[in-house]
Amino acid sequence: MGDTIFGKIIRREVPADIVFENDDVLGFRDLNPQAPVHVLFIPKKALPTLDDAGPGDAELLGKLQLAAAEYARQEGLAEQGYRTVINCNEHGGQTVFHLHVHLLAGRRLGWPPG
Ligand code: DGP
Repeated sequence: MGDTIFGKIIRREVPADIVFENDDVLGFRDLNPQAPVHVLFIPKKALPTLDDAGPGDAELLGKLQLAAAEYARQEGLAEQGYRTVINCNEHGGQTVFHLHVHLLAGRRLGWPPG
């Protein structure tokens, strides 16, 4: 497990508002929400960035996206819609180096991002 704040959340060493969990993925509310619904989906297996993912991680990456979709459906967000985002490294705006998918929903989201 990588030593990031998200690793500590997985190990329940720091509190988080956990809203989703299965064998591979944990989902919890972002501390600094950018939309009425802003949940982070992280693999329990630590992987720093999308750039560190290889062919062996294909299934895990799919599971992360499917977790976000399952949660959105379950919360009644899917019909109006939502966005999933993975930030990678500096220009992508990544600040926590444990791969995560942002789920943003609950308002119309602008495009392109700033
Ligand atoms: P990114 O910029 O893509 O690396 O997103 C990291 C997100 O993680 C950012 O939106 C804020 C959130 N975050 C950082 N520290 C914590 C924390 O301790 N708890 C929670 N719930 N979210 C955090």
